Amino acid sequence: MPYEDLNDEAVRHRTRAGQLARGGRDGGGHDRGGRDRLRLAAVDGEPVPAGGVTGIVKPLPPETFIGHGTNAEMRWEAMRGVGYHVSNDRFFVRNHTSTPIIDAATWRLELHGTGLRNPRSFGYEELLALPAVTRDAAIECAGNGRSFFATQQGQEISGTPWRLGGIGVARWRGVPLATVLERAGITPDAVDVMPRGLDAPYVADGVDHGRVRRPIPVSKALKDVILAYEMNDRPLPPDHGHPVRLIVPSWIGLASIKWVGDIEVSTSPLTSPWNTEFYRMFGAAYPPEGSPPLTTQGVRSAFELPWHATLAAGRPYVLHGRSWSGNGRIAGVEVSFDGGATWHRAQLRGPHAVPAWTRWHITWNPQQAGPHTLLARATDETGVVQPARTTHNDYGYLFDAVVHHPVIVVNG
Ligand SMILES: Nc1nc2c(c(=O)[nH]1)N[C@H]1C(S)=C(S)[C@@H](COP(=O)(O)O)O[C@H]1N2
Ligand SMILES: [Mo]
Repeated sequence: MPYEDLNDEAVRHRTRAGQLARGGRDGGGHDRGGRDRLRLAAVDGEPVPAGGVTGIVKPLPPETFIGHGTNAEMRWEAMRGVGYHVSNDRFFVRNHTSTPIIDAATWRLELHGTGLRNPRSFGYEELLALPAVTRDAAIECAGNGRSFFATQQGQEISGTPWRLGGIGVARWRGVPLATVLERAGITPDAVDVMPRGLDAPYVADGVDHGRVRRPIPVSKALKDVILAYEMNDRPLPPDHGHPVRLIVPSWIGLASIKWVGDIEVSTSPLTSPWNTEFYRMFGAAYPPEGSPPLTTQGVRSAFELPWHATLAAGRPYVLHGRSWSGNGRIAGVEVSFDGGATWHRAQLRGPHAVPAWTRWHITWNPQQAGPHTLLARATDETGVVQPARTTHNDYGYLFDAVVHHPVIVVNG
């Protein structure tokens, strides 16, 4: 278990989390009937127990996942005490259709298009023989946090009602995309690079949008994008793109195309429904054609606590959480125990890869029994601070406001 950093405190918390789970009040997918749940149901159906998810290969135990149709989000309380990386069995899954099973022995990556002097293909073993890099990076869905537009801001949005579990950090190993593009003779006038997945075409409302694909500019493709074949020191699992996926650090998760089968390189701009119809901001605050296609993620924070966690009054708790930003490093995190009236600086600790999260903790000694709202607000190195509200967009992308995390303090 290379990434475990268990200590006594973590074990105590884990035991406590187990007790809370048996008490039954913790769970997103299991607590029936709250006001949250009705608002969510009105927006996009109800989060299903992870067992009801379709098309995902790995087991989705309800203690670690909340299911949403073809997707499964990570429960944040499951991150308590598990180290910097999210293990492959706990990593969230976002599938437009379902996980394909692809044989690495016959898989090939085709490089084609007007922006290449030497169009060619690579087999799996050929890719493994090229110089490799290893990087820590987050993958985060652009829709992560979407449900809070409804539950916190009272707004209608459509799409998967993620809480904050549509993110994970892993250690990726693979070949820089630049290496492969150079070997295929990328031309100086190439502008866009469009990888495409081998999963089934995406059909929505009777429209066949074709296979999942989305262009990225050559400048980003050559900068830090990886063709990854390992996740946390293991071959990429089926659900996360086996045999090879893109990792596009700091950008919305969609850019990190899984099960990549071909890459088009073009001297003229490329489009797909994923950069024209989806993954742009639409709505009252945006032009009719939408914002430009989304690129980097915003700033967000999460507590490693169950939703409606129960804490005993009169004893100190060390609250743990993580914060991250698509703009760079997290410079500071403040926490409020009183719904935003007063703020206290959290202690950042451990590693912090730039395109991934930092961990933090803070001590709270709750005195008053009753419901409380915990808030965590991060500031990144570019000075961007999580706002109190996020401007609405119809698809509910990039919710970056401070999340109101409900907890219940009981007389111990
Ligand atoms: N081929 C393909 N690639 C894909 C997707 C997909 O459905 N098909 N989903 C994208 C989206 S929207 C996200 S958020 C990430 C999720 O990666 P994960 O499932 O490994 O967590 O994969 C991206 N790559
Ligand atoms: Mo996504």
